[in-house]
Amino acid sequence: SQPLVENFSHIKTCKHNNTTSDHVYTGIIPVIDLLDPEANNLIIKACQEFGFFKVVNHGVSIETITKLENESINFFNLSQIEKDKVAPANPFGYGNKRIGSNGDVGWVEYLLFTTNPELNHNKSITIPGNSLLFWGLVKEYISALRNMGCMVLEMIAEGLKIEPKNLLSRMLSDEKSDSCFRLNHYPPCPELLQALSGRNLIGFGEHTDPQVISVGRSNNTSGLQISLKDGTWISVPPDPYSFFINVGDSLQAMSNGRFKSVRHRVVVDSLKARVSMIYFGGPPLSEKISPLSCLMEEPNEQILYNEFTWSEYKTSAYKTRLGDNRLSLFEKN
Ligand code: GA4
Repeated sequence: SQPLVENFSHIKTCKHNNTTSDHVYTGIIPVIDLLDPEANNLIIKACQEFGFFKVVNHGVSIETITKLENESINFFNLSQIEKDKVAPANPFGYGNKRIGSNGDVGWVEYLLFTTNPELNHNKSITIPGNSLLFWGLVKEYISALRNMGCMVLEMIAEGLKIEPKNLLSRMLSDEKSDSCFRLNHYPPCPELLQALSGRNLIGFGEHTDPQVISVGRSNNTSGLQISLKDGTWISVPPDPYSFFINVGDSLQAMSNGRFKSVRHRVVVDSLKARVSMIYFGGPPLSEKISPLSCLMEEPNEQILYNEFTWSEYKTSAYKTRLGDNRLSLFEKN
């Protein structure tokens, strides 16, 4: 397994009130107001430049968010014995430190669910306490995030002049959509490890998301970092009232590399717990993913990726380590 501790003292942050450091990026992360008539084009720019952006005026009610966040905190506050009664994440269920099944670890515990009814996995996952209430809140939250994700994908299709307009969004709205949902809890770094000055504990190691898009948020604790095109890492200031959208590998492939699947990771805060909730919008298992011909600018534009089904991509992804470049296995030579 890999080390949990790495030296990140060189990291650039975008803290707005920090004017003394020369490593400050202010307002570098695009913020998209979904009600802005220019949102389509701004989203496209953000997907090309960062593969990452923040959305405001997203229409998801704060009640939907806080109700689920509170239930999640209640769950993570249970004793280890109680939490270990939940089916182990294999891949769906409760996971503690282990991520995937190939030796990746992080300072994190989580609940991972699928939204694909065909997989039938969630039936065996019982949450201690009011399991029914918990499932109800998860369902409500996922449905709100799926709708918002679809709206963003329709804006992308419109901006890129992709026809029909629901070509991308229907992958998420399809009843067979193979999406998943993750609740993460990053406990604060213990004293002994805090003492290692200039070092940060890895909560979730760097990776890209395999799906089409991911929609996430966290409580008011920092930790999320994204990698820019030139490889520098920047910290994303938390904003519990907004959502952060990531381009996933499948969208990078469909856009023939125009959009970047953003590499990101989470480092652990030394004092505060971080709780995040992420919806990973994926296509149905049988969906064929390939560069969209309507996007090719010239007849001789090189096609960068081989066609794959989402099922093939997923099978391949689960054989990789978290930090691997999964899409490179599907590059045309
Ligand atoms: C990364 C994005 C999502 O969290 C996830 C992760 C999945 C898992 O935790 O089971 C994977 C990881 C993620 C990519 C490579 C494989 C699979 C762990 C891992 C090492 C749920 C997903 O879909 O892919």
